[in-house]
Amino acid sequence: MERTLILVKPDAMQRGLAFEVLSRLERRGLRLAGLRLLQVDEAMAERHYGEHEGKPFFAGLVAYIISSPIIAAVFEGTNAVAAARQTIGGTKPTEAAPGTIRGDLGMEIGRNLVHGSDSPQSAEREIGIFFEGQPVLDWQRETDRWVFE
Ligand code: DAT
Ligand code: MG
Repeated sequence: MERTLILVKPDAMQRGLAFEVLSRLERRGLRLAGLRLLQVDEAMAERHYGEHEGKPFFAGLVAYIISSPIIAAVFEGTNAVAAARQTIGGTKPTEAAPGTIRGDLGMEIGRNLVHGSDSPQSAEREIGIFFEGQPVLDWQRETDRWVFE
């Protein structure tokens, strides 16, 4: 099944919203397959956000993501990438739809609470960064047939 890499970013950790974020994704129907609490270092941040290197906000983005421990999670499901991004909402919280994580809980683009992979290929690359040598489980839930057709 398709996988996506989710990060609970430092602002959500500091604000006590880590499980609010994870819970919304879990309640959507996505199946948790990997979970890690970790401190990102600069090298890991630059690897993850490599596509934004050279942009004016890059230094601030790296400083932000290393500013506090984060949670990395792998969620699975049919169209997991699109489902997670829909639940997360648009990049800019003030333009994200109400009912989304960013639309309900965020104010600024540089404090947008959560990351979700933008494609299955990005997800595989990002899972490699955040779960290198760490378990990602292959399992089924008794309820999966009530969520996935
Ligand atoms: P998303 O996180 O919605 O996938 P993205 O991949 O385009 O968005 O950018 C990664 C992060 O970088 C985003 O969550 C917040 C930050 N960012 C993107 N564009 C920005 C901008 N114009 N100014 C400041 N930060 C920005
Ligand atoms: Mg992105």
